[in-house]
Amino acid sequence: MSATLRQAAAEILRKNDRSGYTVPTHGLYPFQWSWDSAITALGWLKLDETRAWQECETMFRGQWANGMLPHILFHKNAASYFPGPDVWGGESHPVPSSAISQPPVWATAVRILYNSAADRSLADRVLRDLLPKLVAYHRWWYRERDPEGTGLVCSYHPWESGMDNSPAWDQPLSNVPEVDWTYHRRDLSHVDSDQRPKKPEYDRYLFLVDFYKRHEFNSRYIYEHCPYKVLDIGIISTLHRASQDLLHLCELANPPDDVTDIDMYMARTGDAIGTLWSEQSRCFLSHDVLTNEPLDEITTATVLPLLGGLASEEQAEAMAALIRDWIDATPFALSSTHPSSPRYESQRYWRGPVWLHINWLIALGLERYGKQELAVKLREAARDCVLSAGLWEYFDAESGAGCGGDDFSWTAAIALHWLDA
Ligand code: 9WN
Repeated sequence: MSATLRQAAAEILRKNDRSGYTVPTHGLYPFQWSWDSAITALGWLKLDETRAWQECETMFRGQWANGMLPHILFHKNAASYFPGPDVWGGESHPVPSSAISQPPVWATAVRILYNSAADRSLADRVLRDLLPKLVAYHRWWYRERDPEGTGLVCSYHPWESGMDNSPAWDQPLSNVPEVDWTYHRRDLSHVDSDQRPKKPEYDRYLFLVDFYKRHEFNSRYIYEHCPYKVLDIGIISTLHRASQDLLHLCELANPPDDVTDIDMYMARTGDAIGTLWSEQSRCFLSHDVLTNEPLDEITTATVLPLLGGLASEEQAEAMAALIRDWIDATPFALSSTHPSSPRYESQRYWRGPVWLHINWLIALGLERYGKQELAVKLREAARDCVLSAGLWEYFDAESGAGCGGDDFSWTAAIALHWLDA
């Protein structure tokens, strides 16, 4: 990566820094988002180690008493985003927040920070403080989102997947009623509507937000009655990987208590994951809990079990073959939805565009299974996106043009952490 690009990435993080947390991009996303923040911390690590740790500390200040880590922390008011804290109803928490989480990549990021930190005493101090919070967060997922102990946690909102309008969610979302009140979307004043979700999706996203609030965030009630319940293979995989990273961190530092329950939860996931494998698609599919049907769409989430080491050697071979064909079918890195899907749209958000942090997670998974060459191929292809377009939120899968928000924090962080390797 050129010095100019490195410098541009560093400038983006500084520009998006709000003293203690980083916004994904100015205007479109004026708050702290959970998985953005974890990935952004890896970028900060290259510039300012103290600042990298601060990103984590600020995020965990917003953790709920039950262990949930919200997907958005509304540290300050900002009119440029909708829905804000009033709509979510999460104003009573230490930091006003949303009421759902996001792919739990935190322990994975913290392990990387901890291993690479030069200031060992700072790293030890922060890890001591973070460890019980991370353990509580993982327990929350297993306890609240898999109360029957099936081994597979479930998601209550497409926003929770971080892959909001993925075609995989079309069918389960179609069973959610639409809100009956009017609202004003702010995203469309920042980004072209061809690159964002459509109104029927937003109507249902907001119905769900309202549903949690109306039922006072009662987890038992929501588990039993939420009209959207999905076994999201992306969340299941990132959680499983992060639990391994968490247990590793617990071996290095004193864990808060006996963490063998995490081992037990992980063993259950290992036993159950085979039910999500699709021989025909050569990958794992998410499932709709309410209809008990697989969600038959090949998206970048469907190969993420590689990251968690959840695939057998044969399954990993099959996914590597799928990834090889996939990358040959698109000129840049892996498109969020496979181009053979009738629902694929090269520039509409999670229905086709290339997202660099997902390509990085998949590359980590490929490395884990010894597919080094393919991992390098993904990195080269991802680098081509930023070299041709700059540091955007996502990239048109066919033209490579930058889409969504410009000067984007996680893209800058991935450039510093991965592409600059
Ligand atoms: C809703 C911040 C977030 C990312 C998500 C991405 C998008 C929000 C939105 O932006 O979601 O959470 O309003 O579109 O889909 O992955 O964390 O960058």
